Amino acid sequence: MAFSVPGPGPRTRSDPDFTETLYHRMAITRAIETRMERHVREHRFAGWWHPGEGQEAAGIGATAAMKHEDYLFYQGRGCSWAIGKGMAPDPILGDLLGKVTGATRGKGGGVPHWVDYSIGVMGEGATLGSVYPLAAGAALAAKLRRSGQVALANFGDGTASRGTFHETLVHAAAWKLPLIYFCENNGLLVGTKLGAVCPTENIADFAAGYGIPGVIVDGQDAVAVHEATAAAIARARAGEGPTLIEAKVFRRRGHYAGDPQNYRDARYAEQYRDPLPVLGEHLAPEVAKALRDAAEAQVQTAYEAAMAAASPDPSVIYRNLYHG
Ligand SMILES: Cc1ncc(C[n+]2csc(CCOP(=O)(O)OP(=O)(O)O)c2C)c(N)n1
Repeated sequence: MAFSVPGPGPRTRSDPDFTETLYHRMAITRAIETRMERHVREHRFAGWWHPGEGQEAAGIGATAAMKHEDYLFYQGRGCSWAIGKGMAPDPILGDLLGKVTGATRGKGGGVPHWVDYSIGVMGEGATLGSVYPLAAGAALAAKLRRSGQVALANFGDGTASRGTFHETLVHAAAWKLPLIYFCENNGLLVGTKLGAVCPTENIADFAAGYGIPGVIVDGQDAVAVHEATAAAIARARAGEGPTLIEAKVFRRRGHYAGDPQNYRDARYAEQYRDPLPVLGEHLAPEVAKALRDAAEAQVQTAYEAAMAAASPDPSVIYRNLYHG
């Protein structure tokens, strides 16, 4: 089952349909997080799971402002971006567990390479920094075709140091491409603190050098993220060019499942605000609970189906590869 996308916003906190939709999507994302965390503990796991627990509001809030036909290039912590854009848990879990029911028919194998072109999920930038030129290319195509689509490049704070960030943005800004740069700043790149490698505390500060807006938003608040993204998308669709959004988020778990996290600073944990109750306080408690229960049941069914599905035949390993 795919989800319908309510966008384009802005919608408000007082709109119950909207807050319930966002909450339900966050609850599905959280249920996949919890399920994967258990799976890695209980089974031999052939892949690498990069948990997104705690960061659900960023991807869910932002994608709710996008249309299906808008292009999404994501980095791959957790699965909120794919869920928010309309992917169902089944192809996500199928891919994570390396089964033929996965979005890449099991070739992703743990690392999230979910793709669904029919809803604008263009894939992960696992080689960090690859999302920028790919998203700008999609934005340039949309501009030349006058299609009204936008492209969004999602990345982490560590990936703002890649050369492609800057090389792409200088031209995208000059050409006023319908492009959104969306940074999830969790302050950590693997075990290194951002301050050790970056001169500015805010990634949004880079925007000034390219003459575009740099917007900082509370990344634990899905509605605030949605509002900031909807404004950036409206600007892009109006031909006014890119916006750099920086969502201040919190990485609740390790860089990867099993990370011993020796680098953790106790004060970091004190700052955590769980994005589910942040939004949930705008819902009746019984409604929030019913949405969480429904999400958990749906994810459990998808997990069991993925566990029961076949692994791909080794003969397909070279299929869908491009070479010169
Ligand atoms: C070009 C490249 N260099 C290094 C890596 C290994 N790597 C994977 S995730 C990561 C840290 C990324 O940090 P950030 O962009 O802040 O994202 P976060 O992990 O916090 O979500 C690194 C160094 C990679 N995948 N690609």
